[in-house]
Amino acid sequence: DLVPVRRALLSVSDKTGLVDFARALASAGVELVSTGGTAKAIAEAGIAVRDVSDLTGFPEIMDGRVKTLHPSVHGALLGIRDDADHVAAMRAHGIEPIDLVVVNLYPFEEVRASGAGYAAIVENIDIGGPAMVRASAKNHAYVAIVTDPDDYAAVLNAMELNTGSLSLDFRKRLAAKAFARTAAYDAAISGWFAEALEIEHPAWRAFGGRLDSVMRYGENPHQQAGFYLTGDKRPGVATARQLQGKQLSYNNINDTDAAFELVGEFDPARTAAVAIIKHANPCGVAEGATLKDAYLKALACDPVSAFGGIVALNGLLDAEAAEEIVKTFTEVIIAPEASEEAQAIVAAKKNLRLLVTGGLPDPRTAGMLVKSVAGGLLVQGRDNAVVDDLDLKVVSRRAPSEAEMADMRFAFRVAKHVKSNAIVYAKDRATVGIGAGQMSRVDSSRIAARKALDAAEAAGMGEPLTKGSVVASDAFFPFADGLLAAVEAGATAVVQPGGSMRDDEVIAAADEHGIAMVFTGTRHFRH
Ligand code: 93A
Repeated sequence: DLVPVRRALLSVSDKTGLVDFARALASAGVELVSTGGTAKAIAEAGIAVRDVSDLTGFPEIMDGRVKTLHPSVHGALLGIRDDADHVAAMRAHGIEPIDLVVVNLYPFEEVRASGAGYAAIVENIDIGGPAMVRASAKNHAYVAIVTDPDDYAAVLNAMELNTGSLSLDFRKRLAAKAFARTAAYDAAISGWFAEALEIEHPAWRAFGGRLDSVMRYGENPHQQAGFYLTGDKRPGVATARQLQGKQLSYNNINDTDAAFELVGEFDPARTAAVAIIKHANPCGVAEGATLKDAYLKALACDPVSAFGGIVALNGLLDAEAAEEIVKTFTEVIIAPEASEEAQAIVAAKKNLRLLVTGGLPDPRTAGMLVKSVAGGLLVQGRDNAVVDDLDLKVVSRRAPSEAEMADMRFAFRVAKHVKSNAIVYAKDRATVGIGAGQMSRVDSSRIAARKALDAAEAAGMGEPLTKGSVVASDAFFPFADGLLAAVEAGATAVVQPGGSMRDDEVIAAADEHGIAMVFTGTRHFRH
């Protein structure tokens, strides 16, 4: 399966390493044939090279758009060397076989990225190059195709090992790489069209799933975006029925997911719960006697941020809850179900989207989360730890009261759904201050306390709502300062994973202030 390399066709836009490679091939006795610019570069180095028009008997025409698209070239690449008819055809038409093809393509990707104009981008769609690459790769039984300057040295090595020949295995590997290159090249071209036309981007398909919709834009108006369905039947934003309102945006979908996953933590047989979400973080969460009651308690936590928020409920949206919700500008309502009356109330707000899911997601189920980083995908299991299943340990001298304990469970449940560093103050099964997404835990504590003060002021209350509250932290307090900030805000009990090197210091600070403290042993980072 060794094929001797006697004639090579070189046609490259990226001329890196070209001259050295051509020189080594020539000195191995290989005849070189080449296109315009490539031939010029080789000839200028004093290496003998034939022009491809010498092979075709046809000049390059149309500014080079047609230079290698000719039967003399493609016959040389595609002919089956041990097929009598093919050999006869080659002889009849004076087609000289080519054993090695060295092609890299017009730099479409680079030209496009450089911000060049439409005409320049179109001109850099290579046609003849990919045709030669694919023809050679198809005919790898006889032809070796090199598409990457990084492979020049390996080709020379292999030829030296096999006294001027290349093996079938080597040619197959080159062919595989060649098809990968033309596939990526075409995906880049089609992606360019997709972006302009706001249609599915071919690269998105690599992430799997079935396209549900192409959005008008992504996180920002200059970003393209699509929504793919994985087929997972988990009740939520992807499987919900939209009863009214305009199309969900990228940010709406992201926030609605965060909202519904959060209320999924609250068993409707036990309690009514509502979450209000902004930028994927809750700005208010509460349990109540009814959903209306829960909504009003959630709203009270941060009524300013709730404007333009997303509201999720853990039970049937009824008329009295709907009436309250529509009083504040809201982007999306998501619930397992909605009564006819509630639907009629929501219908008065044309743009408000109402989604029903038919059920709640189970927070305990395993699942997969995917996040992309430059050049990779990070995959992990869903955080399916639930506070009720954890072995909570009282580490302080003072044991928490029953009410404190209930609020701590509530706060820790919510903290799981707040971006780290997460600090959640809660009282009477409602959040009263939430600090999210800070780089330091003590900042999250201060922000949460500050928000509670603001809410108290807005409600005309003399005292901050954190007075007599409990506080949850998604991860351990590395120092006593975060805990002291909570004490200052008026918290009486703290729930946190524990596990810091300075746990003793933190526990001592709690004891000093009569704070009840509980360790969960489980962390809820969320980034
Ligand atoms: O314009 S093309 O699509 N038409 C062709 O017939 C053709 N043949 C080779 N582009 C074509 N090429 C490309 O020209 C090669 O893929 C390579 O990127 C480039 C090399 O041109 P030159 O040797 O003139 O620098």
